[in-house]
Amino acid sequence: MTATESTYRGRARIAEPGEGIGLDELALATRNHGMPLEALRYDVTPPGLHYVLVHYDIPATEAATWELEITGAVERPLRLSLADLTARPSVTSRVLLECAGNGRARYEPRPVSQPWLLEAVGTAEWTGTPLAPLLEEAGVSPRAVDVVFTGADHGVERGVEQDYARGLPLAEAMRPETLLVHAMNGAPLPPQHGAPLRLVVPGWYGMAQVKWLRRIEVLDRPFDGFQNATAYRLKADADDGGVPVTRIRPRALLAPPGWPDFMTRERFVHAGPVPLTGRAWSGRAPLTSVEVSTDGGATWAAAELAPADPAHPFAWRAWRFEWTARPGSAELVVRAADAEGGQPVEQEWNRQGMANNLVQRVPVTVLP
Ligand SMILES: Nc1nc2c(c(=O)[nH]1)N[C@H]1C(S)=C(S)[C@@H](COP(=O)(O)O)O[C@H]1N2
Ligand SMILES: [Mo]
Repeated sequence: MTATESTYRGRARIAEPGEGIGLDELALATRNHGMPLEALRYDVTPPGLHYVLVHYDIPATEAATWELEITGAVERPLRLSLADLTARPSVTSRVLLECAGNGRARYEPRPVSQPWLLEAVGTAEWTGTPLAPLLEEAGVSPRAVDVVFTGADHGVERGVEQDYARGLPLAEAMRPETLLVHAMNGAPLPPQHGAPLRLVVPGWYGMAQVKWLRRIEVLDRPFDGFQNATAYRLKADADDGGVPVTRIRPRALLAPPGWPDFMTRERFVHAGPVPLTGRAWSGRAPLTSVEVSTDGGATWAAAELAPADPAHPFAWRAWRFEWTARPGSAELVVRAADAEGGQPVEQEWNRQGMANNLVQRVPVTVLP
């Protein structure tokens, strides 16, 4: 990384053809860890295995003195302590989170940013209080359009100094599933996941799930802050205004079968029956199918998809496929579809490497 890049301004950078992952990307990758894909075996991702993404630094926060402000286009601005919030009606909900940048590292050419392969996912049990009744108590203006959620973390991004802040359409903020969360998997939120308070908007990509939440501002106009207007947009090129990144597209992932090679991560299995398992999800519409190919995508067969759990509509769903492996090389491919469509088998490139739900391919060596 050069000095000019360390105070990087302007456009997101695209790697040159053939350019390897740089130390700047490695620095992000060691801070922001993924979920090892073998953890797809758990209904609820165990603590420490859930992926983490933090744009700046994990801020120093204190639960005892924490205050959440609800302000802007409301009749009665509110100030709430953590005790005020935890005394309110409480909901525990199993929700899948996925970073919008998941899959970015395999884009060609590669947008230079957090270089996720496919592991920026996790499903946790989030405990909190619904946001809508609080907004109703504050008295939202009939002219309200967006609700802005601001975290306690501060940094600079492409030359723009900012607190991490995301605007959400009022209708999404008012959904009964949208929660102000203080606990994860039955324990207080850990520092990296937003202690002591975060937002959870089920179905939306990770950028909407604002951590270290200390301010909620109702706006009577669309929010034009950096993370909405510049960062999280699907753009064909730098001059394209793009469209906002919102809900999670369908995806199926395979829990890696057999055993890996330490360096290459190549998989090995023995010939014979090999049960393939994994998880699938979509944040925009109910899943309709998961299919598996064991010949690189030439032929496909339906996997058995666990029924949706009415108690956990925003969790991932398990799938299973019985594979009879024959000696030689195989390429496993999985794809999910929802009512709006399926996963692409060819890359659909965008400039920031977001919402890339290209199918997963897993080469496997089958030993006799
Ligand atoms: N305040 C704040 N909230 C944030 C972020 C951040 O950098 N600061 N990162 C967002 C992004 S891009 C993602 S993918 C999710 C990750 O949540 P997790 O680390 O709990 O998995 O948090 C979101 N919330
Ligand atoms: Mo993200």
